[in-house]
Amino acid sequence: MSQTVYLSPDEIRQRFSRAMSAMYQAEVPQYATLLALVDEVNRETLAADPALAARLAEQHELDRLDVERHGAIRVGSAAELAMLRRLFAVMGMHPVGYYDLSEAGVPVHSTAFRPIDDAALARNPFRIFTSLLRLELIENASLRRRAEAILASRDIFTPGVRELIERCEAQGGLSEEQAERFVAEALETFRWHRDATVDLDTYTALQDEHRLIADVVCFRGPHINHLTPRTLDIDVVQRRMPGVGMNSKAVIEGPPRRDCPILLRQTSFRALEEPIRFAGERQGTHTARFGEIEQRGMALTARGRELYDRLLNDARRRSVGLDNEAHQHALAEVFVDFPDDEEMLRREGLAFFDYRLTEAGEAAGPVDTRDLEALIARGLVTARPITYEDFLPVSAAGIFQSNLGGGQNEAYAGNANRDAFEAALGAPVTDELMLYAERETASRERVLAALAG
Ligand code: OOG
Ligand code: NI
Repeated sequence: MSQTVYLSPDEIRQRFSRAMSAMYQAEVPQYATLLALVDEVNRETLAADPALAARLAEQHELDRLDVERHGAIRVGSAAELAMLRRLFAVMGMHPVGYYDLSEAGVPVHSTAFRPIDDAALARNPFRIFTSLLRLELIENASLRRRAEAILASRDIFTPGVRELIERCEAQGGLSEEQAERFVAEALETFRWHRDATVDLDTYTALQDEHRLIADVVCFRGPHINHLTPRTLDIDVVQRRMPGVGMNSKAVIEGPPRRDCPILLRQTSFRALEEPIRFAGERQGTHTARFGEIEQRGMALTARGRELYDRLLNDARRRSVGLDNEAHQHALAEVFVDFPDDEEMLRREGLAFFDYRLTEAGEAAGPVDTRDLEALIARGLVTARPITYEDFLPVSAAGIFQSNLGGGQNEAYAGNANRDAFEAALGAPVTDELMLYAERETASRERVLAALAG
């Protein structure tokens, strides 16, 4: 009797992210231009910095530099979010982190579906930043009911993908043939539709309430609204975007450029205005889809994150209305208070590290200390920063805002409601800080156990 071999969730995620990238490049040609620009800058950066090239080669990063790191979608109901959780689980992507964006005037809360363990992240780190519309924040009761009714009448999943998700849950995986079908069927959920499901008047009414509401409610599905490759030099890409015809977002989000990069820096080209056919044969346009790039640094501890949030707030107060260059300058000035040296970051408990034995450490016999800094000083242990795999609410809000056009939206009084989000999701979200802490602790214990003899 032969046993069916199932594909690993990592392999399915790899195929899915590739298929999604191909679809998005075909749908949004400017995204293909962005990929070409990123590739050009990555090549130049590697050529100019052989040490960086060597380090990336050693970490097996070079051959996957061009794989997308994340994308984003927005959905309208608890049922949609809960089904997405099951869909992403097939690909080894699980909800990590809770982000409240209502404070920034965006009526959504979000999580990131992403791989969790090291091996899965190394194989393919693809994540989907997923936002749930908070209709309860719409004050106009009749408009809210109308939006709810429109959402209730759509199904964003194909019958085929529903069946394959159930199959996967029941049998514990998908065969080669089933996985191929799953990728094709799942992709349908994220496709762009030139035809709105509503007439232009309904669209306009929802748009007037908040542009994001129209985006979520008026279409057959949650079109992927951007994909995000990794750049090795975000400042250079930002500068060159206008030269290749891109309307770049005003500022790079996140921390300033540093010797020891922290968290996440992001920028994008602004969403394009695209033609839409509304019910009743009227033509109009809709603005939703853009392209983004990211550059990741080390994950910060709760303490490091507190310092980051405080400094970022200071800098933002100073840099209202500034262009990117001036904004980066203001950031850099304020962030002199954030240590920019690995040893200091470690000693002050500001960032997470992964500890490993050096060759000397492997060869050493039992040692007389459990003091990691002493072991590092003796050359028996090395510490490598753990990469930040998650998102930043202030940055995410900045990206939302830059694509919504118009002025700033006022904050909603609704504020964070993680319980409601988890109830809609049908599962708790994993705490991201806990994941980094666990990883650091496990690496420390492994090293100390090995050196205890
Ligand atoms: C998501 C915006 C946030 C990020 O990388 O922080 C985001 C959206 O516009 O739906 O993509
Ligand atoms: Ni993004």
